[in-house]
Amino acid sequence: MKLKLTSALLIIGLMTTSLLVAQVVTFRSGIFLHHSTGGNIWGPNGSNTSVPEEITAYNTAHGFSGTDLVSLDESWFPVSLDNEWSTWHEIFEQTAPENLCTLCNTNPIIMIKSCFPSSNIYEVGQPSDTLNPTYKSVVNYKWHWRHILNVMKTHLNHFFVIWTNAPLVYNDTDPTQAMLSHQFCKWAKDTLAQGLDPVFGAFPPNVYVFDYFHKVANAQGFLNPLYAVSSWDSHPNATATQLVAPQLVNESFDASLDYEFLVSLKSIDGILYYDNSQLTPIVNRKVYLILGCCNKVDSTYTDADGHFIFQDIDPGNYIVKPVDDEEWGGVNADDALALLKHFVGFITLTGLREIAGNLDDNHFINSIDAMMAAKRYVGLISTFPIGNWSYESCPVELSGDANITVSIKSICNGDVNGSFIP
Ligand SMILES: [Ca+2]
Ligand SMILES: [Ca+2]
Repeated sequence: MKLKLTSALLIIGLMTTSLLVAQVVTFRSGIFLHHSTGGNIWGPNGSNTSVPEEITAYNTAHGFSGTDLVSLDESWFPVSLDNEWSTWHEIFEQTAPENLCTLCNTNPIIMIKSCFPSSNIYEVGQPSDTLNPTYKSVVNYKWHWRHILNVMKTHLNHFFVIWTNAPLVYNDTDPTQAMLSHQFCKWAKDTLAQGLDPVFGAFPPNVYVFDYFHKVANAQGFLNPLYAVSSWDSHPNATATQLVAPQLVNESFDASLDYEFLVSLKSIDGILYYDNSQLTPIVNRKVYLILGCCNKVDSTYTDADGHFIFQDIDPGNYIVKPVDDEEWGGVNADDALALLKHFVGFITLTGLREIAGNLDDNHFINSIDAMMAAKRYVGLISTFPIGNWSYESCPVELSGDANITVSIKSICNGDVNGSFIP
């Protein structure tokens, strides 16, 4: 308890400087790591657009300028390894000869993909496939992705975009492989990314699955000939670039900006305590978060230490206000006498104690308030016009740059000597 009281006192000291220094994190620039298939989609690839052109259009459409601009670089990566999912698994777990570390610091967004050899899937597979990680089965692919995502989700200072497989043209594969690739990619987008994979569980907010496969594949899981360089070449052509580049830019940056908004949301937390010499924490008290004058947007209860928290709050002007109809106590003849002494000028009640002394709620303290205190003490009355509890007013301006910590003093009305221990 002593520790908590100390922290409460510290918080009181911090009240006037409650804005904590915090870094504003943005997710507006990054790097696309690809090989040949990704390079074609980057463009122009004979089309009349490209990813850079679509980024310019995105910035214009959103009115972005200066530090708000989104951007993306691209790089052939891995430099000397293939970009199969088994390789990405090793890269993310840092067991491959190449790693991402040199790219991380300067790139909040990291976009990865595999090329069309990833669609050569031999079978659904079985759990023992993982003993041979390069074996291409749906089981192994899911295993690789879960491992990659497990690393991604621990790097919340990055936003990741991961493409589904690139499909193959009919002449490069067979119907079974094509359907297996379809099956895996559908799982990635519709099950895993929806948080519905029972093995992986909740999908991390800092990852977006870009379902390239289903943008350019036909119903049989082959690369639609419309989007292939030729019937024997599974590289995407100009029509594919024209189709995919704008979707890639829009989906990826929409998702990264959603994440940016999410991480920019801040919390308001604090401690509610009684205005007595022990600063007793007020336990299990309902606390409202009120937007503006009167819009109750959230409520919570204080814990055993008097602590409460409202998380993921939009920036705005709030009032934190506990309920005032809780159990009342602490008033006796001493308080009645103190009210009289204040009235005649022997003592001066200030702040919350002055507020709590004005029992008839008429803006000043006089003998009527003293009489009310005495009457309630002996049970002649059971309420005050002012209600049971008073709290320090607690307006909070949440700018979105930092979490805010407040402390709120409370008192039972009439307990002007602060004798109550709730
Ligand atoms: Ca009064
Ligand atoms: Ca008292």
